[in-house]
Amino acid sequence: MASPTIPLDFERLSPEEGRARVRAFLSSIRRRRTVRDFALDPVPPDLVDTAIEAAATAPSGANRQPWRFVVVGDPALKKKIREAAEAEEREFYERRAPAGWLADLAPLGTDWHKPFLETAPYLIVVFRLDYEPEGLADGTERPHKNYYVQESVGIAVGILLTALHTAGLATLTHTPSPMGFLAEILGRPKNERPYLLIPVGYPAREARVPDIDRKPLSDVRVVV
Ligand code: IYR
Repeated sequence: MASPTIPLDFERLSPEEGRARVRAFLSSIRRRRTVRDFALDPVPPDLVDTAIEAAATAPSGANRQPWRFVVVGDPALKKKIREAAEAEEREFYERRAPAGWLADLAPLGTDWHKPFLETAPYLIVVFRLDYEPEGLADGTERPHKNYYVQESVGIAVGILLTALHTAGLATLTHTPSPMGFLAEILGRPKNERPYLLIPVGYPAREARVPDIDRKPLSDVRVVV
């Protein structure tokens, strides 16, 4: 059955105003960098909450909103996550990673040490929900499927990173692989699968980042 409808809440901008706003957005988002050195300064938790609320406005398959954002600020939990992630990463860097992959990572200067998992004030662990248990009238449960979960959660994470940047915070998109230990340490139900681990905080004063560039418009845009 179709939902009732409401009028669209939309602000139509003149092209001039739209141009000014999108240019201002571009100059802000250009300065977003992945940060691996965090300050110990605390982060007001409402900044993270508001960014998550923004992420949760993302479009999703059949509006099923197949995501969960678990905010970890407890030092003991962060330590556990660091230990488990470093064990996986050590395997990756010392055994599992093909030489070509290590060569591609070399410019970033990453290795198996992940101190940021403890120094960042918050870790946001994003989970994807491929289905959700749905209670039936007879008291039993059945799995209710979600759709386009990869796409939906990817879009939500894009908005999350943008919102955190807008709030003046730095992030790191971290992908320990495999990530199953996150569901276990955080006691998540079995329909929640780890998607991405995002340390959040203020950058350390002496933070440095790789001198890399972005492909120009002419390389990424094709007009047909
Ligand atoms: N997950 C590892 C390796 C890694 C892989 C890619 I692709 C990166 O862009 C960065 C790191 C790690 O976090 O070190």
